[in-house]
Amino acid sequence: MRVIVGDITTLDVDAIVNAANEALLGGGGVDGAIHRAAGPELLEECRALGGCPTGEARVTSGHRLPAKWVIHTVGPVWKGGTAGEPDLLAACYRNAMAEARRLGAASLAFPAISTGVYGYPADLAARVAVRSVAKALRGNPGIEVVFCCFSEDSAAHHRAEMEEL
Ligand code: AR6
Repeated sequence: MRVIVGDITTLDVDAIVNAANEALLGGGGVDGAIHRAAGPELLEECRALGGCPTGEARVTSGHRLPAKWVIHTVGPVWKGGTAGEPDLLAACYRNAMAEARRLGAASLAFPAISTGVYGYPADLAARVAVRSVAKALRGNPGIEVVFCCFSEDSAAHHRAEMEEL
């Protein structure tokens, strides 16, 4: 696992993860950036998927992105932390890792799911992210995982969690 600060749409990895919504029809934030960079064919492919429940993951091609695949997942909306948000966020990371393995991806990049529009506190989300990915890699390594943060603050939270582990 490693942490970088940057734009996930530019990364030359096998797969990138999208922090989407249940409709899978695009939106703002990282979702908007991925759709812009991948081109309109991504939206067409997403339309055929018929949505994705919170915590689950769906795969499309990367189209015009450097990445071969986009793994779309839907993070929880933060409602104070007692509405199952940590388990749903952990499910996003676990299910995206499972899809990456199924695809045979050797490298995978995650954005900080739910920490933008969906309001999940960045420190708490980083804890779930690092722990869930570490758990998925334990006993089954072989995927290089990049936490592609959009701010130094977000990166610092991920680094701190990795050190604590
Ligand atoms: N590369 C990497 N990270 C990014 C990028 C980028 N190009 N752009 C933003 N981020 P958000 P959410 C960071 O709001 O909270 C959308 O409208 C951003 O700074 O994209 O899961 C969807 O359609 C933040 O740290 O996703 C949904 O409706 C992180 O990505 C909703 O937002 C996630 O922020 C999902 O909300």
